[in-house]
Amino acid sequence: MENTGPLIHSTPSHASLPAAFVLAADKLPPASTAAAAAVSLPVVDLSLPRDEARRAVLAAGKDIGFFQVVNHGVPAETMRAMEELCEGFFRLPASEPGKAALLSEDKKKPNRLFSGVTYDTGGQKYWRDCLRIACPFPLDPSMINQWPDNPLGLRAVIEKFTVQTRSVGMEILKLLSEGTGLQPDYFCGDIAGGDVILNVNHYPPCPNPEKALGQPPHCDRNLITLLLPGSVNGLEVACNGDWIKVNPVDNAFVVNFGQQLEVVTNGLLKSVEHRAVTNSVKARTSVATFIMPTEDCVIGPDERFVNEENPVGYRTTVFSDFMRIYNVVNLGASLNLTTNLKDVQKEV
Ligand SMILES: O=C(O)CCC(=O)C(=O)O
Repeated sequence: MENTGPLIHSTPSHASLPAAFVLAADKLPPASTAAAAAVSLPVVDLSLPRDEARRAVLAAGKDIGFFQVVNHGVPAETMRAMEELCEGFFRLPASEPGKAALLSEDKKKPNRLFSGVTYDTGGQKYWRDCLRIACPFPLDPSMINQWPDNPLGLRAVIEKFTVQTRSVGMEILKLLSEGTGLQPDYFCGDIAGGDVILNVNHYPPCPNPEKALGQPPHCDRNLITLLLPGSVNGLEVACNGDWIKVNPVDNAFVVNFGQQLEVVTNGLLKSVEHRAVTNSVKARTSVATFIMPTEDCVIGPDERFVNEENPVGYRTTVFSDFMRIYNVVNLGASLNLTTNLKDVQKEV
């Protein structure tokens, strides 16, 4: 068996899958059925007249819970530069000083490089390395200076990309608030006022993709996520007991709702499970941009989504408590197609 070290991508070659990555038979990525293969994510053109864009975003969000957005305003050059420089970061040797300095298992560090996932999976390993970057808003040079800048230009592109991608997220939130009858600035305060977190995910070629996953089935814990999926497929979305393989559209972001949006809307907008599969040939790099609430933001179902047919379905929590609860519940048992946010919240 080969030593993968703390990072998967810095081990020169993987002739076989190390045992810690081999999933139990009931957790293996099942082949998705023909029915699921035929389903594609809705694509929303954000340059449509506002009324139409508002309807399309809401319909797409209620449909599968994942959709792609095009004509969103982030220039294609920024998206390509972000992809290329992030791929370049993962091509650097692990000994490169900026990269070596980021290597850490300490979840409290805002910027770090690590392998696996951020919540407890009981020792099960996943075939992913991740560069996590915290971007507090408004951006502050003292924080920016802590981000990696090798390859040269990486720091500047992270800044540009994050500002622009956050604006798209805020615009989608505005369309959703208008579409669901909330005031247009409903999401402009603390609920979207925390750090923007970037997960630069890197999935090296995997010697046995049938026996491993890049990321386990999970729902995002934040408010809304925009994914730059990269040019290699790998994202799969839970739908009707099956998995849809996402085929990214050119220059699109893949958008999904975090659990805080599900809570606020009392289940109208669902946070949907997704996972990352790997392949044996090509490395894949994706960038997830998470718009987060502030740590002390109190989040519960808004009264406008509560009525006789739809009583309160979620508890109200301080966001930092929610994150703590999520980190300690036994996710091993619930990380499957039936993960249910209400059950997770009850396990405190
Ligand atoms: O890489 C992907 O396609 C999925 C990313 C993701 O789910 C995450 O970073 O939480």
